[in-house]
Amino acid sequence: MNRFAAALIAVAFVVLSLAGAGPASAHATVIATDPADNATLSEAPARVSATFNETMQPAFAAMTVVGPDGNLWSTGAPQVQDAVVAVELRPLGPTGTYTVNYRATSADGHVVTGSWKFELTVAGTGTPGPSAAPLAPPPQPGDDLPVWPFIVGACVAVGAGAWWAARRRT
Ligand SMILES: [Cu+2]
Repeated sequence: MNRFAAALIAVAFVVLSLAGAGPASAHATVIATDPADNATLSEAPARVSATFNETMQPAFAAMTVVGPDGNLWSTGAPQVQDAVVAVELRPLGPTGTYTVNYRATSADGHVVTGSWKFELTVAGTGTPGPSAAPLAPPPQPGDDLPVWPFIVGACVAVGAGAWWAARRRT
């Protein structure tokens, strides 16, 4: 009987720790961009920005704007101001699709990557930066899912089982 009870407690704790992994992995997301995703613009913006749902770490942020020509049209380092990550643009050039790529670190240490696009309908007179290089290696699969709830759940389950067994013996 006490083995059965201990097993039941162990299962309960594992289920609870699995359930806890859901909210823990819901980290920062972009809630708004400027320009908006798929916006059609006749005039080039001076900068682009993404607003997240929480304050972002200023360190290790990256944001680039790649034009239809495959060249870099953003200039300088990205600026992080609370929940907003932004980068300045050169005066834009050819018409077509410009892609904004970003990589930023949320307060909980998770790296958030993504991109959005806007369309320039009237060509500008700007000259591009260098040919665009990829932002960074993509995060490894599994990086997103914190491991600690599983470890805590396992420890608690083992502890509860031991406690139950000891209690029954006395
Ligand atoms: Cu997170």
